[in-house]
Amino acid sequence: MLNVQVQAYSGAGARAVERCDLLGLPPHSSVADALTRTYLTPAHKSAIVQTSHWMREAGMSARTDPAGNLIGRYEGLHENAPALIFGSHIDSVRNAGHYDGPLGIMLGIECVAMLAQAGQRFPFAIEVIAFGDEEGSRFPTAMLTSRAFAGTAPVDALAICDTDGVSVHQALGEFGLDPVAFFEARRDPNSVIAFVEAHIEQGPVLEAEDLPVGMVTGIASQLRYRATLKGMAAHAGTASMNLRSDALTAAAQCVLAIETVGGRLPPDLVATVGRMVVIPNAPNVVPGEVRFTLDVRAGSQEARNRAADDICAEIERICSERGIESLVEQMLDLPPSPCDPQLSATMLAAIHACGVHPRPLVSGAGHDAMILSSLCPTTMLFLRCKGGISHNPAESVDPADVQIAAEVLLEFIHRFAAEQQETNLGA
Ligand code: HGY
Ligand code: MN
Ligand code: MN
Repeated sequence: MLNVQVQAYSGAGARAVERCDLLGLPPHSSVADALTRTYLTPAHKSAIVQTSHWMREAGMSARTDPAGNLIGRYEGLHENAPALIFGSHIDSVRNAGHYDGPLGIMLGIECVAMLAQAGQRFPFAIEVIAFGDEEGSRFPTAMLTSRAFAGTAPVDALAICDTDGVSVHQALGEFGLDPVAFFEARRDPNSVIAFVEAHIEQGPVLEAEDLPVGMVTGIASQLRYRATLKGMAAHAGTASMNLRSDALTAAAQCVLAIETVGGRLPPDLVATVGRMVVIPNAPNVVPGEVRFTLDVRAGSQEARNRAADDICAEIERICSERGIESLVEQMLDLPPSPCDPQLSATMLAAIHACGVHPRPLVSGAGHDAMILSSLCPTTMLFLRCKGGISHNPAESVDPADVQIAAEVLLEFIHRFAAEQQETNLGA
């Protein structure tokens, strides 16, 4: 039954965008005038209930795994067939755009809906997964639930606490999941064939080259740290400038030093301080303590590590000169993740077959695909986004590009099925 060619019906792209926009609003967001949806919150729960409804409507069964990942399944030609998995993350950064994550989930649902409508099934099942925590917006780590799925979650995962002191263990219980079962989300590698993630590029390349989609060759490596600087809180009116142990001016000097190191070669090296907490954060108190995050990335692990080492040394030098106590803790280490060459060739051929110039490109942003690559071969399809803007409510995609992406993914499925059949015949 592999020869039935299924065309993406014309509404697929527009519906995928509409659904992402719907998920951008309360109750699927925890704030009224923007999108913030973090792991194991009521907004997360509401979004997976709505998405599970769309999965069932498309012809899938839907379940939530012990880590809070939503898993839709479209059965193959025989029971318990291993799965070709589509998906991305359903959590968001704070004040997010609507498409970073959910678009890959909605495109997977559209593909299954079209296959189901055509009554087409394969020797493999197709699954669509909404990973619960990719951004790390709530807990001080990231990719927690795709790591649970891949069996690489940290052993102390349940003890990690958010800024309110709520542990993953407690949050799982409040979400209605059994915290003790969290690690049972680990997927049997024999039940998975490959992972396909469609995602907005979050960069300028496809727009600059006027291309709707591109194929990802690999994902940059990423380090995340938590820095704590301790000085001494003092009265803003009486503490003379030369006698202060001001944690915030020390942090400010560190942030500028981080910017300098991040600006060095290679060009894909980046370093960011995205979150800073000033304690006690009062206008008439010299800040006694400052905590900030540090995110360092580069295509090569060596360049990333060299920059991170230099940054940590700079933080230590600046703080010791200022008499400030500093602690820099590594919270996440994601090595570079190449996509599978065979799947990449199939994705490029699918793009070409859909009339689009096949454009390979590297991802500076991290994705669940970099975690899944320890479990199975992966490939990614990038979609053009306006101005390359992301992690910003101005994030925007053209439904016509999303329609093309749906057609490419369907073409990919057919080519993948034919290749699987050849491999099995050849076996
Ligand atoms: O940070 C990233 O690259 C992704 O958006 N989590
Ligand atoms: Mn993303
Ligand atoms: Mn993101």
